[in-house]
Amino acid sequence: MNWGQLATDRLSGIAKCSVDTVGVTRFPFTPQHAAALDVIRSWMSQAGLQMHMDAAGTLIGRKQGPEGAPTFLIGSHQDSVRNGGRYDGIMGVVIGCLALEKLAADGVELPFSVEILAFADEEGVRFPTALMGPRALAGTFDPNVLAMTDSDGVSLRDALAGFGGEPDRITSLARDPARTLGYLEVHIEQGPVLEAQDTALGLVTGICGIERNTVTFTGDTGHAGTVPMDRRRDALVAASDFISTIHDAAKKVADLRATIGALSLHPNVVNAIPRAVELTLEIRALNDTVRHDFARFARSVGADISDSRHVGFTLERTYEQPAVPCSGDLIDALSVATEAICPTAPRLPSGATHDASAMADLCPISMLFVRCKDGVSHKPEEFATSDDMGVAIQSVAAFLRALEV
Ligand code: HGY
Ligand code: MN
Ligand code: MN
Repeated sequence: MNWGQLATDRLSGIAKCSVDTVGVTRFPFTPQHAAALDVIRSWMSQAGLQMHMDAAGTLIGRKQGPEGAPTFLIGSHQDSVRNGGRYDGIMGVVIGCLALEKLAADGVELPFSVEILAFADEEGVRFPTALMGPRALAGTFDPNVLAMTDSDGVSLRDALAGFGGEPDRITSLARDPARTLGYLEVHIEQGPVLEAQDTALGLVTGICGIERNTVTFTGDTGHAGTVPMDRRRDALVAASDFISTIHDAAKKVADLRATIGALSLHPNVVNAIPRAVELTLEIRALNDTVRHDFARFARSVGADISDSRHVGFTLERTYEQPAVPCSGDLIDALSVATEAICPTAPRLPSGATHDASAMADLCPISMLFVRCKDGVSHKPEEFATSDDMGVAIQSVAAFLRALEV
């Protein structure tokens, strides 16, 4: 069986569960999500899994092991960014299903149960929160996020309930750590390291911490033709000072990323001076202290610009995930499992965050990266080869066979 080609074919099929055809746009609790779950159910059925969707909208496929045996979890997210790639997230679901299919085809019975998890929302694009599924299993879910709304004013609570979830039962989903062996997430690398090292797989050592901040600059608007330049309090000029200062400072901090990914302007018309700007400042780092220090620096930069440009400035953190290490034991087990199939697999950190970030509060976590063409992700050109996914499937099957209860 060409397991890698099967992965490619399945990912091509599910990529059609998208709002449009420019890459993949599949947000949680939408018709595209529902269509994707139908496709994933067919994968899980092929692997002989018992299926159900939990109260948080996670589709779970279970391969029952011996009575009373603990469970090993494998999963990733079904959602995408807007016009994203066809591998980010969903690759981890299809490779988990195919690894179990391969073990069944090889007649292997594992001494523990395995669950494949297709989480609803990791990207946090539709709602200003994310990781509801893994946080529910880890017992760290904050019900207050259910009141958050999308750009149409639909609350997460209503979207989830309308999708068949049960918002008020999410907190009952917490798993028993003593009955959970660990978690593995297979994910396209989304970076250039494996391609540069000409190797198919990478063993992830840890996942960066992340925070998202809303920043505002408030000046005054006025007629673009009549207000003299020296009498303006132009919010966009202040914001541009902030953006370039932050970018240049971040380049000097190792293992830190600062990104201003979204910006809105008011009144945003060609012949009026910008009165207000709202932008997002996302900061990531493998070390949480480095990240917090940079956030403090950003606040001081904004305050200085507020003084020099005579505008108002606010910075409010709206989201945070701490940095998490992967389990040394699981990394070693993955290293042994990949040794025969991909002996050059390096150990490397993840600059992207993942469902595994939240699963770390439940159990030991591990991640397996798959080579990413040109290191690009979150865009339609995202690509992984069938061969590399085939190597990943074999590695996961070997990893599960060798895992001890
Ligand atoms: O933003 C991230 O790192 C992830 O792709 N959601
Ligand atoms: Mn992503
Ligand atoms: Mn992802």
